[in-house]
Amino acid sequence: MITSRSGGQLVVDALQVHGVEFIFGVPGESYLPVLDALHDSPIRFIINRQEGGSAFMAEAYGKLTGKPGICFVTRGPGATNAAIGVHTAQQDSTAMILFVGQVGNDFVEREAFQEIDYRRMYGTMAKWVAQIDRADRIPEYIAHAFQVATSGRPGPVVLALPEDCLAAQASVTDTRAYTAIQASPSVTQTAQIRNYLAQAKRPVVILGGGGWDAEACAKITHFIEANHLPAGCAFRFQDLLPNTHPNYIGDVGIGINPKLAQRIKDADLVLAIGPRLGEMTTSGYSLLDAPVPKQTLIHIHSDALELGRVYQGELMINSGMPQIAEVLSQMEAVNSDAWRNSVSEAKAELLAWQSEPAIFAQEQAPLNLWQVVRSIQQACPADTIITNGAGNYATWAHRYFQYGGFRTQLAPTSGAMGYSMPSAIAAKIVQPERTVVVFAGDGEYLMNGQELATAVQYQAGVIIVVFNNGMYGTIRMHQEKEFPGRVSGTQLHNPDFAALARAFGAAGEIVEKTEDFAPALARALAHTREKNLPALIELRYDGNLITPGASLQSLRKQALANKQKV
Ligand SMILES: Cc1ncc(C[n+]2csc(CCOP(=O)(O)OP(=O)(O)O)c2C)c(N)n1
Ligand SMILES: [Mg+2]
Repeated sequence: MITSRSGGQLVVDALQVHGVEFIFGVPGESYLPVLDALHDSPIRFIINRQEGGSAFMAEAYGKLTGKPGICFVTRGPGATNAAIGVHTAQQDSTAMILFVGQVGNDFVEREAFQEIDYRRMYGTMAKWVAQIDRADRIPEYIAHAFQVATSGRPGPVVLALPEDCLAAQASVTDTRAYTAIQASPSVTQTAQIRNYLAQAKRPVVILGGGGWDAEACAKITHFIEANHLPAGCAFRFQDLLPNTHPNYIGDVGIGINPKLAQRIKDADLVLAIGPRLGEMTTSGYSLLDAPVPKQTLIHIHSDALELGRVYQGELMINSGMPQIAEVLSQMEAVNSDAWRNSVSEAKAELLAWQSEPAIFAQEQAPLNLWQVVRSIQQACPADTIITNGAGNYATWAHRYFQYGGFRTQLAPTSGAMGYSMPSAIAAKIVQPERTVVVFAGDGEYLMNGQELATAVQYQAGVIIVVFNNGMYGTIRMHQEKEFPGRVSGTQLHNPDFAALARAFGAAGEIVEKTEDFAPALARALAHTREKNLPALIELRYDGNLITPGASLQSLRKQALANKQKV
């Protein structure tokens, strides 16, 4: 006989069926029966201080593990706060399920307290949005949610849970655990890849997108090595190849190495394995002409609808990443004599691009940010996870840090500020044995800096490096380029970040000189390892140092000169 269970119990039991170990969220009275069922469940409910933090943590969990990140928020205000994480899961192709409390069916469509129609709100942002109105269908809806979030191109699903449905009793059996469904390349398509590759003279590989795992990365690395291919990684998917690998030639994202951009433009074959060929990865659709590139394009993506969306490749293949990696790793290598030397050439261009920029000496800067990155690289293990959000400070990580391999990078391709802290905390909670370092801007940090309380509560010993330049630097940079000298809306008056960290129960230090950073980092590492508590290092430096290649002053001068010419 099937025993009767409450809707809340059915939700939690379904999550257990699908292997959920962690939930991230902020509680609400709208889903009390779920909270009650969690009381006796082995699932860990990580509670946060703002739903934006919860949604980012769930998204980061999805990125890190490949399993859907689970987020629970209350109706109305909770759901609106969580939207940033859903958007990031969409743009980053990350499996995630957001559960939202909902007004009971007895009040629905009256604009009752905190009522929102989630189907309309999340309609274009999520892969599927549904509301479960009958308790006896909860297991079915949740199984469907896991299928949708993980199959094809991974992405976010939103399920609304009306109060009366959670309180109701139903006698229903559990489903089976979900099975993610992915397409595989056909034998003909595999042969075609080989043919195009065999005819190429200047091929370039671009890896990217969601749906990878460590094994798929290892197999694709084997394919790249066997065919001596130069390989870049798409914007913020920079960890699909260890950056020290001889065939890794750089990140194909914002602030791309101009030599790498030229190499991609001059390539006769671009083999894009997994990435959306989006605005950031194509330098505003300029590396490849849209819709018909000059290069022969082989585009492999987990979503059939993404293929041909912008670019009409010669060969467009719908495949999951493990599936294509398996096939390519088995493929007989082609004769690579024509391009073999290009790998070391491209690598040399990358190393030159990563060498110390002259700006610190030119500006006589007391704090050398390039040295800061080097110190982090030297002091931290190879599997260290680096997180960041949006901002110019992220350049120091993307351009100069050697990411150690699969899932050593957690960064939003959505370009969302506020991602660095929650993603790091989620990573440290889920994989406590790994070192996690946050790169945060002074603007970016305070968008979710409140989650430092979560880090302390759950003893997530992350190291936080705040790049304090006293401004929303990215926007100021664009301002100086387009409206030189007219600083507007970009200045920040900051708190003492180190003192603020200490108030939360973390360690906090301020560093203003290059030589002080490595010892401060050593203290932070010891603190996080011995106490399992976070440690923050605030870097105070002159905001004029806006990029490795240009100061704000020089940008302003150049823009004014250009205006005079016109
Ligand atoms: C949530 C969000 N709001 C606004 C923006 C627009 N934006 C992009 S970068 C940036 C400034 C970031 O400032 P900071 O974190 O201090 O880094 P900096 O550029 O100064 O290094 C802003 C406002 C964004 N990307 N995301
Ligand atoms: Mg800043």
